[in-house]
Amino acid sequence: MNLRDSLKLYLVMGSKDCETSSARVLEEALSGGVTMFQFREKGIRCLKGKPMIELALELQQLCQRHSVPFIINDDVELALSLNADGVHIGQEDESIGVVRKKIGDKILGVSAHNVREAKLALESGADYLGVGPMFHTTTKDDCRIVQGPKVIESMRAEGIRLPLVGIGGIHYGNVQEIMEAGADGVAIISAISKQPEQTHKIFQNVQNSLLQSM
Ligand code: TZP
Ligand code: MG
Repeated sequence: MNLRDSLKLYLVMGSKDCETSSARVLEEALSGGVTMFQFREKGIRCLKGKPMIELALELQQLCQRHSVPFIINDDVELALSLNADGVHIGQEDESIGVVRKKIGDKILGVSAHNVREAKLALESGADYLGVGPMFHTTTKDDCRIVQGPKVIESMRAEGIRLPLVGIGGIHYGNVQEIMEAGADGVAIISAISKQPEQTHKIFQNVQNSLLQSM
């Protein structure tokens, strides 16, 4: 599958986002149609050291079984040591160019909040962009102000063709808005981590939106 297709339904998750075991949640989400996964172990009392690495490995194996790319948030060294498929970094993390050099041709995702950051990420070697927050969310503590789907429209209007997903407050009911704005997919934490049994419905909405735009 090419990267654009892999980004259709991107689950981002760590142990603190789950009400039951992360592996069980991921297993159900993968069966429901998740096409890419990001291991994002963040927040108070999140796992560190050996338990964190063991969880990462377990989740990576599940992704491999479903042929779904396994991406690691922030931690370039962990991504290299596990031979993950890629890394996702924010604007406050290591510079995009430096990370690109470290990871070679692995997938590099970058969070962008506006056209300027998107252009810079593109020039510095990002493979895809995570754009947000689309809507209000309580999942990320240090979340920036809501940008809305319009920021995706303006990136497309500015000629940015890089694969792009919306993130932040996305659920079954607002997927279509994000797709209509020009996204290739949606990145979701809580709407899947808290209700993995809903994944197939969200996936169906993404597919329907893509069909309508053809
Ligand atoms: N980056 C921007 S918003 C966000 C991240 C990691 C949190 C998304 O979580 P949710 O639960 O899908 O709103
Ligand atoms: Mg980060």
